[in-house]
Amino acid sequence: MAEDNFTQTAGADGLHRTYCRLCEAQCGMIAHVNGGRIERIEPDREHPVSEGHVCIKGTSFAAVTYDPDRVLTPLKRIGGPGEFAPVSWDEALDDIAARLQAIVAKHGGAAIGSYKGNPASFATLHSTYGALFLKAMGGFKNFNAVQIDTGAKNLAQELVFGSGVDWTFPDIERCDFLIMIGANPLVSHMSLVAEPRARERLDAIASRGGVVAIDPRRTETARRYEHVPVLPDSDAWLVGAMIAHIFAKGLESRTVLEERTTGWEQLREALAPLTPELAEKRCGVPAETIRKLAERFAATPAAACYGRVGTNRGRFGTLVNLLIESLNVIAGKFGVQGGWMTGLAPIGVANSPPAHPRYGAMRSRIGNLPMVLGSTPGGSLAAEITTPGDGQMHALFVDSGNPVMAYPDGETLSAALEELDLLVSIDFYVNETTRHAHYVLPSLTFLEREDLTDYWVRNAPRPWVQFSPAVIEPVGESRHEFDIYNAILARMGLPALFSDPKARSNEAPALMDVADRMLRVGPFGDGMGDKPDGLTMAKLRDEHPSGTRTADHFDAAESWQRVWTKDGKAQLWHEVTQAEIARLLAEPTERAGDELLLFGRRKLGSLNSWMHNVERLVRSETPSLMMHPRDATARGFADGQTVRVSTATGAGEVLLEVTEEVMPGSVCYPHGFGHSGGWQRANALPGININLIASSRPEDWEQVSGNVHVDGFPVRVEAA
Ligand SMILES: Nc1nc2c(c(=O)[nH]1)N[C@H]1C(S)=C(S)[C@@H](COP(=O)(O)OP(=O)(O)OC[C@H]3O[C@@H](n4cnc5c(=O)[nH]c(N)nc54)[C@H](O)[C@@H]3O)O[C@H]1N2
Ligand SMILES: Nc1nc2c(c(=O)[nH]1)N[C@H]1C(S)=C(S)[C@@H](COP(=O)(O)OP(=O)(O)OC[C@H]3O[C@@H](n4cnc5c(=O)[nH]c(N)nc54)[C@H](O)[C@@H]3O)O[C@H]1N2
Ligand code: SF4
Ligand SMILES: [Mo]
Repeated sequence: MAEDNFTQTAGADGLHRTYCRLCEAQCGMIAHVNGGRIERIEPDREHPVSEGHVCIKGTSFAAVTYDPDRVLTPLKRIGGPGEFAPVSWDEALDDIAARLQAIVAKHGGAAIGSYKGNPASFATLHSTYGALFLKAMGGFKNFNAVQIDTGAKNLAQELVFGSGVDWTFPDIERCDFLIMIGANPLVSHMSLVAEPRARERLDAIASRGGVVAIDPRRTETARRYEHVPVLPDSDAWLVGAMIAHIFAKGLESRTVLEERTTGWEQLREALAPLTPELAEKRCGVPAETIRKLAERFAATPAAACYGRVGTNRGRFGTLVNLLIESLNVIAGKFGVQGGWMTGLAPIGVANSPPAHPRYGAMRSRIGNLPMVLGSTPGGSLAAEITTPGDGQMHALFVDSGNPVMAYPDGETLSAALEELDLLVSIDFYVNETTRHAHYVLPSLTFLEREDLTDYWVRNAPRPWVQFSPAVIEPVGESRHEFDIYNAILARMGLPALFSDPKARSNEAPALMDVADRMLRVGPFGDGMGDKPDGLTMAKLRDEHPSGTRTADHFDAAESWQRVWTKDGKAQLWHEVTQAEIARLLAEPTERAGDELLLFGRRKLGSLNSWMHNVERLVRSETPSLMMHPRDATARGFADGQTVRVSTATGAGEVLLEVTEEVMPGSVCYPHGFGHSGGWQRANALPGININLIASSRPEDWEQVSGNVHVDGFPVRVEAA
């Protein structure tokens, strides 16, 4: 189609340049609109980074926008869970505001909580204004996916580099040797690295030096590159032994250690007993493989060791991540081109110290755990509601989330949600969590909303930024979350989000004006006019509708300027490191019983719990429990039979798949299935919510980060 068929007016006929907000790749897309409706979605070949890359989820997204099961008016609960009747916005908002006021008057702001799920991190400033909304009422209990996703890494970064949010990531554009632990980028499209064409980058690294996937499953990524099978929940042994071997062989980067770090000698001493032979017994990786891996890593100047969700949800998540950060520093890969680095977000002042509370500054009411990045441990949501006493939660907003599916023991959480005085959901679906709501407030899908790539592009090996106008007008009576929160605050007589406390008027600034200002004062902005070549939102919209590169690359060496420890040095020794290494080394050698270690997997056509209502994505979807033939034979199981998988928390019946894809001693099942929300197709799919059998007892979590334990927990498997 000709260039003049492009338009930026919401709902206008023609082609709309936009980008996908489902995963961190944020691929450029072109939506075809006819008669105000999106007819189809194609890749945007002119996008400066995705260059025509998309996946089936992005191009199927209009099926979500026009899903017949979508919530299009506010709903009020009229009976049991999931029984709703439509109400007007005014009726819903008036009642919500009045109830909140009563709850605050009686119990104080601590009684109100907010859970913001994964999609909130793809919407402009969503997490920020969501937290401000809570703060305006005196609340501070911000729940989210942190403690089931990144929490252990956030904490490790904070302890080593002084900031939990200056994410460290591998420079996969210029790397020659990449070790990936607990990541499957060929399916997930890379997490904590914004690079839509990751596969090409990884192929190039493989041809220059090597890509190694350390994973208990022979994943799509492991099959394409080198695979090192490892037992679930044992990576601390492996990475610890790699560091020990590097020191033993004198392969460490002495200049870096002496000039830019503290505590390396203590770390060396503490890890000395952790020989590759000892590690082999615990993690199942041959000692010789560990030595080779360490030597290849140390010997390649442009190398990085990257850990992702598979390293975050074991019993030693923080330690594994501390060791990964340390390994990169010790071998001289941090702050090096093609190595391990941090980047710059396009909004906010560049190179500014972290704004989040320091480790240990806030502790949770339940489990007395540190609130990493100020987040209340997500696993404690149910207990926060049901545990009486000071600070008990009586009202909750669930915005873009589904904790009943996302976190362990959703059954207990479902029951607890019923005890709330007020549960408000902001979502366009009734999901397994929001079916318990008193009100469901319909939100926009990303195609109905303007956005800026404000957050994840800070981790881009090829940095870019894009603004997308709304492609279509809001469907039904749906509203933007920002407007919903402001409407409630106004009814409570509280100031609007981002409003100037000194201004007399209480008018809400437009969200995009706030973001524009932050972009303009940011590292690539026009400095409010001082730097005419710099970016503004208007310039992005008018001159770069497919987005624009902000730099060739971030300067890797600058990563050292974003080390926020007091002395600016990487801190390789900390009381947490010390205690966690001691705890690891004291682990009993043998595990009792014949339990298998359960871990998860993601699927290309699936996104956590919420894309299962799209026919095209789930047509032949049957989740299975993968088990190695050795373990199946020992139990007399055959491929395709139904088995019962159980723990002390719960049990479920699942389809067995006997395959050499998984390590002996482990079993694998995807999360996000077993639906009972307001979606017809998803509810009809086979499979169970595997999180129902994971423990929500705080004593079973990783104690230093509060991360729950959903990868590598022991399960019994019996004939059904
Ligand atoms: N298609 C699709 N893409 C997605 C998502 C999705 O649901 N579907 N979700 C998005 C989200 S929210 C995120 S956070 C990212 C996550 O992105 P990734 O981290 O790449 O996600 P996974 O595919 O879950 O990869 C985790 C890997 O860890 C392995 N693993 C499990 N336990 C262990 C262990 O103890 N040790 C080791 N070494 N490995 C282990 C698993 O076998 C798995 O291969 O993906 C994003 N992209
Ligand atoms: N066992 C196990 N559990 C896991 C994982 C695992 O690998 N294994 N992965 C974990 C990870 S990494 C994550 S990130 C979490 C995800 O956990 P959550 O974020 O809590 O859950 P999601 O399944 O992503 O549900 C997102 C909800 O947001 C809604 N939504 C989508 N877009 C928007 C929007 O623009 N606005 C609003 N208001 N709503 C929207 C969807 O309809 C859906 O109901 O799950 C975690 N749970
Ligand atoms: S990889 Fe797929 S889901 Fe992720 S941003 Fe691109 S199109 Fe969207
Ligand atoms: Mo995630």
